Amino acid sequence: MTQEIQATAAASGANATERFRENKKFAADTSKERVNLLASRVIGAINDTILEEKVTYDEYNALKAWLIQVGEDGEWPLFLDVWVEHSVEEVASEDREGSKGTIEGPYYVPDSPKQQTPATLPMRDDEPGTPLLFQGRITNVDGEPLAGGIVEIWHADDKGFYSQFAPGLPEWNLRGTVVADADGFYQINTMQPAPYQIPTDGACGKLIAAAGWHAWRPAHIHVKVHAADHQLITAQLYFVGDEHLSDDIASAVKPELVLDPQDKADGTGREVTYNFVLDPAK
Ligand code: MBD
Ligand code: FE
Repeated sequence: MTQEIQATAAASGANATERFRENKKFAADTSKERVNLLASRVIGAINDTILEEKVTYDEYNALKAWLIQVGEDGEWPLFLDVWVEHSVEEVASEDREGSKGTIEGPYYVPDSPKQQTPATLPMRDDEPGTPLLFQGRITNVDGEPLAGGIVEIWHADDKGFYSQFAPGLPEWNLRGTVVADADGFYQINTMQPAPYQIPTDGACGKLIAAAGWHAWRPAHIHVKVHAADHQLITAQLYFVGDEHLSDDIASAVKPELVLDPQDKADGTGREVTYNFVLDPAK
Protein backbone atom coordinates (compact mmCIF):
# COMPACT_ATOMS: atom_id res chain seq x y z
CA MET A 1 0.00 0.00 0.00
CA THR A 2 1.35 3.43 -0.80
CA GLN A 3 0.09 6.31 1.16
CA GLU A 4 1.18 9.91 0.88
CA ILE A 5 0.96 11.31 4.36
CA GLN A 6 2.76 14.54 5.05
CA ALA A 7 2.98 14.48 8.81
CA THR A 8 4.78 17.49 10.18
CA ALA A 9 5.90 18.12 13.72
CA ALA A 10 4.18 21.49 13.70
CA ALA A 11 0.84 19.96 12.64
CA SER A 12 0.86 17.14 15.20
CA GLY A 13 2.24 19.54 17.81
CA ALA A 14 -0.57 22.01 17.19
CA ASN A 15 -3.09 19.18 17.52
CA ALA A 16 -1.53 17.97 20.77
CA THR A 17 -1.51 21.47 22.21
CA GLU A 18 -5.17 21.95 21.26
CA ARG A 19 -6.14 18.59 22.81
CA PHE A 20 -4.39 19.47 26.02
CA ARG A 21 -6.24 22.75 26.27
CA GLU A 22 -9.58 21.02 25.66
CA ASN A 23 -9.20 18.03 27.94
CA LYS A 24 -6.81 18.53 30.80
CA LYS A 25 -7.93 19.82 34.13
CA PHE A 26 -5.33 21.21 36.46
CA ALA A 27 -5.38 22.73 39.91
CA ALA A 28 -5.22 26.49 39.88
CA ASP A 29 -5.24 26.47 43.68
CA THR A 30 -1.61 25.55 44.36
CA SER A 31 -0.52 27.53 47.42
CA LYS A 32 1.90 30.44 47.21
CA GLU A 33 4.32 28.50 49.41
CA ARG A 34 4.27 25.52 47.06
CA VAL A 35 4.71 27.64 43.91
CA ASN A 36 7.53 29.53 45.60
CA LEU A 37 9.27 26.26 46.54
CA LEU A 38 8.91 24.55 43.15
CA ALA A 39 9.63 27.58 40.97
CA SER A 40 12.65 28.54 43.08
CA ARG A 41 14.09 25.04 42.84
CA VAL A 42 13.65 24.79 39.06
CA ILE A 43 15.05 28.27 38.41
CA GLY A 44 17.85 27.54 40.87
CA ALA A 45 18.74 24.30 39.03
CA ILE A 46 19.00 26.22 35.74
CA ASN A 47 21.21 28.87 37.33
CA ASP A 48 23.42 26.25 38.98
CA THR A 49 23.91 24.57 35.59
CA ILE A 50 24.87 27.87 33.97
CA LEU A 51 27.35 28.75 36.71
CA GLU A 52 28.89 25.28 36.99
CA GLU A 53 29.12 24.70 33.23
CA LYS A 54 30.06 28.31 32.41
CA VAL A 55 27.28 28.73 29.86
CA THR A 56 28.07 31.43 27.26
CA TYR A 57 25.83 34.15 25.78
CA ASP A 58 25.85 32.16 22.53
CA GLU A 59 24.47 29.13 24.31
CA TYR A 60 21.99 31.23 26.28
CA ASN A 61 20.64 32.76 23.06
CA ALA A 62 20.45 29.35 21.40
CA LEU A 63 18.37 28.18 24.37
CA LYS A 64 16.09 31.21 24.11
CA ALA A 65 15.55 30.67 20.38
CA TRP A 66 14.87 26.98 20.97
CA LEU A 67 12.32 27.59 23.73
CA ILE A 68 10.47 30.04 21.47
CA GLN A 69 10.51 27.39 18.73
CA VAL A 70 9.05 24.71 21.05
CA GLY A 71 6.02 26.92 21.55
CA GLU A 72 5.70 27.84 17.88
CA ASP A 73 5.76 24.16 16.94
CA GLY A 74 3.17 23.32 19.61
CA GLU A 75 5.68 20.88 21.05
CA TRP A 76 5.36 21.66 24.76
CA PRO A 77 3.14 18.58 25.27
CA LEU A 78 5.66 16.44 23.38
CA PHE A 79 8.70 17.86 25.18
CA LEU A 80 7.17 17.49 28.65
CA ASP A 81 5.69 14.04 28.06
CA VAL A 82 8.95 12.68 26.61
CA TRP A 83 11.42 14.12 29.12
CA VAL A 84 9.45 14.93 32.27
CA GLU A 85 6.20 12.95 32.61
CA HIS A 86 7.90 9.70 33.67
CA SER A 87 8.96 11.26 36.97
CA VAL A 88 5.49 12.65 37.63
CA GLU A 89 4.06 9.18 36.97
CA GLU A 90 6.58 7.61 39.33
CA VAL A 91 5.50 9.92 42.14
CA ALA A 92 1.79 9.47 41.37
CA SER A 93 1.93 5.65 41.44
CA GLU A 94 4.29 5.27 44.42
CA ASP A 95 1.89 3.41 46.69
CA ARG A 96 -0.08 1.46 44.11
CA GLU A 97 -0.41 -2.29 44.69
CA GLY A 98 -2.03 -3.33 41.42
CA SER A 99 -0.71 -3.29 37.85
CA LYS A 100 2.09 -0.94 36.89
CA GLY A 101 1.26 2.09 34.84
CA THR A 102 3.37 4.46 32.82
CA ILE A 103 3.09 7.81 31.05
CA GLU A 104 0.07 8.89 29.00
CA GLY A 105 2.00 10.80 26.35
CA PRO A 106 0.57 13.52 24.10
CA TYR A 107 -1.80 11.56 21.84
CA TYR A 108 -4.73 10.40 24.02
CA VAL A 109 -8.20 11.40 22.86
CA PRO A 110 -11.15 10.82 25.23
CA ASP A 111 -14.52 9.38 24.20
CA SER A 112 -13.37 6.96 21.50
CA PRO A 113 -16.17 4.75 20.10
CA LYS A 114 -17.45 2.27 22.68
CA GLN A 115 -17.78 -1.45 21.97
CA GLN A 116 -18.64 -4.51 24.06
CA THR A 117 -16.03 -7.26 24.16
CA PRO A 118 -15.04 -8.97 21.85
CA ALA A 119 -14.04 -5.84 19.95
CA THR A 120 -12.20 -4.97 16.77
CA LEU A 121 -10.67 -1.50 16.71
CA PRO A 122 -11.70 0.80 13.87
CA MET A 123 -9.13 0.39 11.10
CA ARG A 124 -8.77 0.77 7.35
CA ASP A 125 -9.69 -2.12 5.03
CA ASP A 126 -6.02 -2.45 4.10
CA GLU A 127 -4.58 -1.54 7.53
CA PRO A 128 -0.94 -2.67 7.33
CA GLY A 129 0.70 -4.85 9.98
CA THR A 130 0.30 -8.15 11.80
CA PRO A 131 -3.11 -8.74 13.38
CA LEU A 132 -2.92 -8.90 17.17
CA LEU A 133 -5.52 -10.30 19.56
CA PHE A 134 -5.00 -8.52 22.88
CA GLN A 135 -7.02 -10.00 25.71
CA GLY A 136 -7.17 -10.54 29.44
CA ARG A 137 -9.02 -9.87 32.65
CA ILE A 138 -9.58 -6.84 34.80
CA THR A 139 -9.63 -7.69 38.51
CA ASN A 140 -9.23 -6.02 41.86
CA VAL A 141 -6.17 -6.62 44.06
CA ASP A 142 -7.91 -9.69 45.56
CA GLY A 143 -8.23 -11.26 42.11
CA GLU A 144 -11.98 -10.70 41.86
CA PRO A 145 -13.24 -9.79 38.37
CA LEU A 146 -14.39 -6.24 37.77
CA ALA A 147 -17.50 -6.77 35.65
CA GLY A 148 -17.94 -4.11 33.00
CA GLY A 149 -14.44 -2.71 33.49
CA ILE A 150 -13.24 -0.58 30.60
CA VAL A 151 -10.11 -0.64 28.46
CA GLU A 152 -9.54 2.53 26.47
CA ILE A 153 -6.89 1.76 23.88
CA TRP A 154 -5.00 3.86 21.34
CA HIS A 155 -1.89 3.30 19.32
CA ALA A 156 0.02 4.33 16.22
CA ASP A 157 -0.33 2.57 12.88
CA ASP A 158 2.40 0.54 11.18
CA LYS A 159 4.13 3.76 10.08
CA GLY A 160 4.03 5.34 13.54
CA PHE A 161 1.13 7.73 12.94
CA TYR A 162 -1.68 8.44 15.40
CA SER A 163 -5.17 9.23 14.12
CA GLN A 164 -6.28 12.82 14.86
CA PHE A 165 -2.61 13.94 15.06
CA ALA A 166 -1.31 12.94 11.63
CA PRO A 167 -3.34 13.80 8.52
CA GLY A 168 -5.05 11.32 6.21
CA LEU A 169 -6.24 8.77 8.79
CA PRO A 170 -9.86 7.97 9.65
CA GLU A 171 -10.88 9.86 12.80
CA TRP A 172 -10.85 6.92 15.20
CA ASN A 173 -8.31 4.70 13.47
CA LEU A 174 -6.80 2.26 16.01
CA ARG A 175 -8.64 3.85 18.94
CA GLY A 176 -11.47 2.42 20.99
CA THR A 177 -13.23 2.02 24.32
CA VAL A 178 -13.88 -1.64 25.10
CA VAL A 179 -16.25 -2.83 27.83
CA ALA A 180 -15.29 -6.09 29.54
CA ASP A 181 -17.86 -8.83 30.17
CA ALA A 182 -19.36 -9.96 33.50
CA ASP A 183 -16.13 -11.86 34.32
CA GLY A 184 -13.97 -8.79 33.68
CA PHE A 185 -12.72 -10.40 30.46
CA TYR A 186 -11.85 -8.23 27.47
CA GLN A 187 -10.79 -9.14 23.91
CA ILE A 188 -9.50 -6.58 21.43
CA ASN A 189 -8.52 -7.26 17.82
CA THR A 190 -6.04 -4.77 16.45
CA MET A 191 -2.76 -4.54 14.50
CA GLN A 192 0.60 -4.84 16.23
CA PRO A 193 2.21 -1.38 16.09
CA ALA A 194 5.78 -0.73 14.93
CA PRO A 195 8.60 1.12 16.73
CA TYR A 196 7.91 4.79 16.76
CA GLN A 197 10.02 7.86 16.20
CA ILE A 198 8.91 11.12 17.76
CA PRO A 199 8.66 13.92 15.16
CA THR A 200 12.18 14.84 14.04
CA ASP A 201 11.38 17.99 12.05
CA GLY A 202 10.35 20.23 14.96
CA ALA A 203 12.04 21.77 17.99
CA CYS A 204 12.24 18.45 19.91
CA GLY A 205 13.84 16.83 16.88
CA LYS A 206 16.33 19.71 16.73
CA LEU A 207 17.34 19.11 20.34
CA ILE A 208 17.70 15.37 19.71
CA ALA A 209 19.93 15.97 16.67
CA ALA A 210 21.98 18.69 18.39
CA ALA A 211 22.60 16.44 21.41
CA GLY A 212 23.35 13.34 19.34
CA TRP A 213 20.42 11.39 20.83
CA HIS A 214 17.97 9.19 18.94
CA ALA A 215 14.22 9.78 18.59
CA TRP A 216 12.91 6.24 19.08
CA ARG A 217 10.33 4.79 21.36
CA PRO A 218 9.73 1.04 21.38
CA ALA A 219 6.49 -0.08 19.70
CA HIS A 220 3.68 0.38 22.18
CA ILE A 221 -0.04 0.15 22.83
CA HIS A 222 -1.51 2.80 25.12
CA VAL A 223 -4.30 1.93 27.53
CA LYS A 224 -6.41 3.51 30.22
CA VAL A 225 -8.14 0.87 32.31
CA HIS A 226 -10.91 1.78 34.70
CA ALA A 227 -13.78 0.33 36.70
CA ALA A 228 -16.26 1.81 39.15
CA ASP A 229 -14.77 2.50 42.62
CA HIS A 230 -11.24 1.71 41.44
CA GLN A 231 -8.21 3.77 40.49
CA LEU A 232 -7.59 4.42 36.83
CA ILE A 233 -4.46 2.84 35.38
CA THR A 234 -2.78 4.60 32.48
CA ALA A 235 -0.19 2.29 30.91
CA GLN A 236 1.63 1.28 27.76
CA LEU A 237 2.38 -2.26 26.68
CA TYR A 238 5.57 -3.05 24.78
CA PHE A 239 6.82 -6.09 22.86
CA VAL A 240 9.56 -8.51 23.84
CA GLY A 241 12.69 -8.23 21.68
CA ASP A 242 12.06 -4.62 20.63
CA GLU A 243 15.45 -2.98 20.21
CA HIS A 244 14.32 0.19 21.96
CA LEU A 245 13.07 -1.37 25.21
CA SER A 246 16.33 -0.39 26.89
CA ASP A 247 16.71 3.10 25.42
CA ASP A 248 13.21 4.56 25.15
CA ILE A 249 13.57 8.31 24.54
CA ALA A 250 10.62 8.80 26.93
CA SER A 251 12.03 6.58 29.74
CA ALA A 252 8.61 4.91 30.05
CA VAL A 253 9.40 1.17 29.84
CA LYS A 254 8.97 -1.09 32.87
CA PRO A 255 9.63 -4.85 32.76
CA GLU A 256 6.04 -5.60 33.88
CA LEU A 257 4.73 -3.88 30.75
CA VAL A 258 6.40 -6.09 28.11
CA LEU A 259 4.15 -8.43 26.08
CA ASP A 260 5.25 -11.68 24.45
CA PRO A 261 2.63 -12.42 21.76
CA GLN A 262 2.51 -15.91 20.25
CA ASP A 263 1.36 -17.01 16.80
CA LYS A 264 -2.30 -17.99 16.79
CA ALA A 265 -3.01 -21.64 16.07
CA ASP A 266 -5.24 -20.69 13.11
CA GLY A 267 -2.45 -18.67 11.49
CA THR A 268 -4.36 -15.37 11.54
CA GLY A 269 -1.77 -13.34 13.44
CA ARG A 270 -0.67 -13.15 17.05
CA GLU A 271 -2.33 -13.22 20.42
CA VAL A 272 -1.37 -12.18 23.91
CA THR A 273 -3.02 -12.18 27.31
CA TYR A 274 -2.49 -9.32 29.76
CA ASN A 275 -4.35 -8.95 33.04
CA PHE A 276 -4.98 -5.63 34.76
CA VAL A 277 -5.22 -5.38 38.55
CA LEU A 278 -6.85 -2.18 39.76
CA ASP A 279 -6.35 -0.64 43.20
CA PRO A 280 -9.42 0.47 45.13
CA ALA A 281 -10.38 4.15 44.82
CA LYS A 282 -8.71 6.32 47.43
C1 MBD B 1 4.31 8.94 21.78
O1 MBD B 1 3.59 8.10 21.01
C2 MBD B 1 4.33 8.70 23.07
O2 MBD B 1 3.66 7.65 23.53
C3 MBD B 1 5.05 9.52 23.92
C4 MBD B 1 5.09 9.23 25.37
C5 MBD B 1 5.72 10.59 23.43
C6 MBD B 1 5.69 10.84 22.11
C7 MBD B 1 4.99 10.02 21.27
FE1 FE C 1 2.56 6.70 21.96
